[in-house]
Amino acid sequence: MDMKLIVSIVHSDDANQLIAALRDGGFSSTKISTTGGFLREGNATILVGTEERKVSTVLDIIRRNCHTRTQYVNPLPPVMEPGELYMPNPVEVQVGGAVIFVLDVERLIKY
Ligand code: 2BA
Repeated sequence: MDMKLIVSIVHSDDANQLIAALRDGGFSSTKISTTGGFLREGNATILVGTEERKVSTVLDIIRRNCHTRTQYVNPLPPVMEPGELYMPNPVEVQVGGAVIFVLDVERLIKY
């Protein structure tokens, strides 16, 4: 039986709802609290190990439970001369719903 590991990076606010929906669908999951390298804000990484034939069901559950959001980021200020005034101009960034990696699993062992 071919196994896959689905690594899904989602918004922290969607994580608990997603885990509940996965559980209702009969899927085990693990939530890791992570931080995005660009926004440097907390997000959540959800791991789901499952049979290859069930991957599309998991992707469907993730798609239905994770929502795209717009966030604003202040770019790094430029190097300033004394007395100069910097007015930050926030940049719009689309985040998520989910960034998903599907990996081959060589073996699943439970002791
Ligand atoms: P962050 O790294 O905090 O990125 C948040 C959002 O900022 C990204 O949303 C993207 O829209 C934007 N962004 C990221 N890097 C950028 C850059 N160099 N220039 C301009 N905009 C940039 P998503 O693409 O939906 O990613 C959401 C989160 O998923 C990321 O949070 C990161 O934690 C993870 N992620 C995304 N792509 C990844 C990858 N290839 N490898 C590992 N983690 C990834």
